Amino acid sequence: MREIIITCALTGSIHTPSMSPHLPVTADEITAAGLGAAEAGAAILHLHARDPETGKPSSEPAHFMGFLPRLKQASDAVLNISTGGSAVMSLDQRLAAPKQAEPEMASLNMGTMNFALYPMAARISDWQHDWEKPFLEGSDDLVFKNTPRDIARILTELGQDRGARFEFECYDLSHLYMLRHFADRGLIKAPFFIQFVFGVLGGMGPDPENLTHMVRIADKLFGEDYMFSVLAAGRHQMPLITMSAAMGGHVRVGLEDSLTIARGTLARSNAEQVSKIREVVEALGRTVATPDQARAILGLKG
Ligand code: KMH
Ligand code: ZN
Repeated sequence: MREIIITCALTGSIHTPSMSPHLPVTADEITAAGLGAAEAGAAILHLHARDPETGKPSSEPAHFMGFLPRLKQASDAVLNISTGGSAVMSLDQRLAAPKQAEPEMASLNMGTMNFALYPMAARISDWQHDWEKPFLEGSDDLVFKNTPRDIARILTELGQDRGARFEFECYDLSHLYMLRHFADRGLIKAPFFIQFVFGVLGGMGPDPENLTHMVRIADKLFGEDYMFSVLAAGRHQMPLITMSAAMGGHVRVGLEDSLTIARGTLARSNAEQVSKIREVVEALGRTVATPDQARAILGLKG
């Protein structure tokens, strides 16, 4: 496919304000980050909320409502609300905002797994907020729970009942087989937008061979019925998403996945990462999809 969809994940729930002054946390900051990323070429904005006072990841619908209507009104980007939230939230908490906001798109994590964040935090000693250090220290023993019943519930409550389509987050080969299982049960309809996730401790490592193998198995399981995108954590972000673009896949950037723009240099904004990958993919001969092209490619309700 010539068109390439750039997703930008603005803030996530892993990085903390101490790690970068550029991480958006308030509704104003998240709105500005989203508009900047969309202006730079992101067709999809992947969204988490934060408590504006502390920057702590939040599942409160009111925190999402601080930026969702403004993003909707001031851009035509596809709004994609995370159902992953953070690994310390219950499924009810993770579903509260997307059920209320009824977005065109939502993320869906395709398996229960370890999700260790602590190695990233070990370097920081000056914490801005009391919650940051214990949050990250506890995170070396977290279970990110996404059982088949959890997945079925998200598919039913957001997909069947509210018309959302999904960014299927696959951190491992097993997640592709889980996706096939739900396709066979008739709970999801093609085309499937599969996000291969690299470099989370608990999921597959950021080795190029893993990407070629994921594509090989996805081809076998889904044939023409799927497209893939890649996200990679930390310094693996740009190399692996460039590989995806070269292989005909789509890409995800954003400060949720990496705080840097080059080794040792913090990205000043989400838009900076979008602009960087835009240049790369255009040099590879791909055309950056507009939000409406992305809607057509993904079969969104619009
Ligand atoms: N934080 C990423 C590794 C979600 O929000 O559903 C995966 C993610 C999960 O984006
Ligand atoms: Zn996310």
